[in-house]
Amino acid sequence: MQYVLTEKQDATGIITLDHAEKRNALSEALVGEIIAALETFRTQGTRAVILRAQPGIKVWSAGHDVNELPAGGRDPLGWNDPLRILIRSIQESPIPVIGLIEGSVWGGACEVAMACDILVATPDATFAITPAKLGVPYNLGGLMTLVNMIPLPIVKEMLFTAQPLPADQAFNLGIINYIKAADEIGPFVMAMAERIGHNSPLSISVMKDALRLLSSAHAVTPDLFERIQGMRRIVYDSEDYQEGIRAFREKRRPRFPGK
Ligand code: LCV
Repeated sequence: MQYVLTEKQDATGIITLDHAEKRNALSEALVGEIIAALETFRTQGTRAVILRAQPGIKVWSAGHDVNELPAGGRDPLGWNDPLRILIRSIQESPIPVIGLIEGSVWGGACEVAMACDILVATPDATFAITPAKLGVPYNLGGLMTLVNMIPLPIVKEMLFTAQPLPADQAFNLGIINYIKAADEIGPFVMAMAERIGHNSPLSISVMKDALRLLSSAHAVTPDLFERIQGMRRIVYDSEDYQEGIRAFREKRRPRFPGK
């Protein structure tokens, strides 16, 4: 493991994002290590998993590795994109995943956090959903994850402004379960994981999957799906998309032509 640390404390597994020099960007390699750790913990009969970054980190994760986004002409968030595979791995894991959030969370990493079953954050935590900043058309499943966790007007504000949502507002909206000080959050989350571990893993895993199926049960006709995919293609084939990626690489504010 090069980009994450794993640790097992009794029936609790801990996955720590550990690629600070790239702000824990969700590269294919880092994502692969998280998924492998989730699978290992499942085979070991772990009862709860904590997904966190290093204590005191300023950036929990900077989101999708922008350097791994396609140059254009291809869906940047297709079914087999590492971020999409990670989201499904968390949501489909039979083990409850508790997100322990410190620092700022960006882009697809916000969805990773929202895919966790329970969120506990420090007061300095912020959540910024940024596809509009890059000219990326977020994908249908990703929007579903967000809409299931965040009230629609707030989702629209976060998507359209790409501005960070502070932890206190996220807590008031019920997006995160608790806000805990940096020196309390570790023991608090561990105690919660242990409480989960004392309950029936079979009952919990079935209820977790039932809730996932119920929350994603929306009738999307083939026509509606193809219409949305067609609209998304216009975006990822656009000059906006090219400009978003270029501006990131040139470390400057993008100037979107809107076409
Ligand atoms: C690759 C990075 C990244 C990064 N990828 O440190 O949601 S969607 O649809 O938008 C989806 C496609 C998605 O998730 O896109 C990514 C969205 N993320 C962002 O827009 C955040 C981009 N990053 C930043 O704004 C800054 O890096 C933050 C504010 C997170 C941290 O700023 P700070 O000044 O502390 P640097 O910007 O200097 O970054 C340190 C190193 O990490 C790389 C960045 O290129 C730099 O590498 P070098 O030292 O080689 O220059 N890095 C940061 N984010 N998402 N690489």
